[in-house]
Amino acid sequence: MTRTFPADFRWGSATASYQIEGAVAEDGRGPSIWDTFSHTPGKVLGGDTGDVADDHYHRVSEDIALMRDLGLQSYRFSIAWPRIQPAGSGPVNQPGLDFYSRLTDELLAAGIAPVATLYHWDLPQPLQDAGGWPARETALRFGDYAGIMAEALGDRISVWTTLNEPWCAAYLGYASGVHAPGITDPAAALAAAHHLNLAHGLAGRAVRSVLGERAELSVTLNLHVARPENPDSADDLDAVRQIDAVGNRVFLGPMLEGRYPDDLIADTAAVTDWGFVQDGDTATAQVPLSVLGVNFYSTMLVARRAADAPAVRADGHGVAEASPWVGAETVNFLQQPGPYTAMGWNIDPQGLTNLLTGLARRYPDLPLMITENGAAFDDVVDDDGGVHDADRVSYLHRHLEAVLDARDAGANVTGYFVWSLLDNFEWSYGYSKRFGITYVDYRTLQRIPKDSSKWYAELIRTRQLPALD
Ligand code: IFM
Repeated sequence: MTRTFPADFRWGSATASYQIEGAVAEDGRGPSIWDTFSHTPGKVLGGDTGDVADDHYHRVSEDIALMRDLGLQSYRFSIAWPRIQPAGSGPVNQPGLDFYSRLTDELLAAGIAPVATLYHWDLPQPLQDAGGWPARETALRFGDYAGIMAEALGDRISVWTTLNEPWCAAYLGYASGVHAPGITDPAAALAAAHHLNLAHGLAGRAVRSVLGERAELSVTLNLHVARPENPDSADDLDAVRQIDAVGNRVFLGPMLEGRYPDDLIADTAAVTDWGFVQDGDTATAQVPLSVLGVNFYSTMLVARRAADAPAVRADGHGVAEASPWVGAETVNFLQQPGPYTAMGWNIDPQGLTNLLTGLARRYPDLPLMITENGAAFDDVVDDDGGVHDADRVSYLHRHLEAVLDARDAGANVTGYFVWSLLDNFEWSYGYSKRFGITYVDYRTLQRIPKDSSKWYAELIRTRQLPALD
């Protein structure tokens, strides 16, 4: 049976500054932690860097033409803080502001609503040198930067998103160290998580103080769907609880409920006393949101590990010796059943339905938007010049069905952004993983729409999702 999306459902695609822009030393942009990290030997596969990436900085008009061909209604991009404030504080770099202002105007002229993320991991290096996210000062500076952007772009932006996936920024950046700045200090990771919560609140308040209630405000979280290996085991169910605490409720708690969960504080007591939380911080973090951004790719299978058993870490977050799962050292992450994407991530659309319906139950008044969903596969350009990515079409199709299932069950899911518009720099995997619905030839920088982009364009045009065979 063909199913139909509602007329007001928001269709888009997403990217992030460091992953596509290139031009890292142009027009006054300062270095970010990802410039430093990617230029450090051994940190990124193949020694890849974002120096050129997709050269989007110089190809904005061409990329907007691609979006127009797709019939996109919205485009989610991120703003590189070091283009705006090269030192992370102090004077504004006007050419940096002009770049995003021009991007915004060109999107609007093409009939595409700009959805802006203020932080997608490219922290100005001078702020890291002064302590990075484990330091409170970074959150305060982020609030200033958000105010600058709200003044500059104002109500030309449809949705203001404070942070993208603070889980990755905190735990991959400061606990497992597979992301910039590459630190492996569990206590620092929890301090980073807290200051990201605070930064979210300060930025949201700064945007609202400039734009008032008419600003649509959001944050994007990569929430973890953990399933127990044995649903009848109290230990495995407790492992699920623990991952939910350190992976999800560490952000949902302060941002949506104004407090940290007691079980999280207890689970991490051996790591930190949470002395970095000052009076009023969690109240600040709880800024009223217009919509919650949800990023979803796969699910996890967890079990409690016996004291003398080996650790298993098939959690899809790299093979670093240090775990990103602070305070959850006795949780094992088991290999999931397939199928898998090229990231080795399992494909489990039911997990998306479960996630959305669970959020809707817990926060019934908060609209939800899928701000990222997509898959990497080993795409090749065929002899006929096309990229026939049937696996990606199937992945997207099944996840969009999962969104409709969640909507039918009462979840107010208002939009979907495919990750990603373009193949791009996939962090520590460099250019080896292709998530785009548009293929990028990294030698010529030519863009080739994959079959998935044609499929997506047709879906946007008709709003009809045919039944899967
Ligand atoms: O490429 C990333 C993106 O930057 C954040 N969310 C997950 C994507 C795929 O790993």
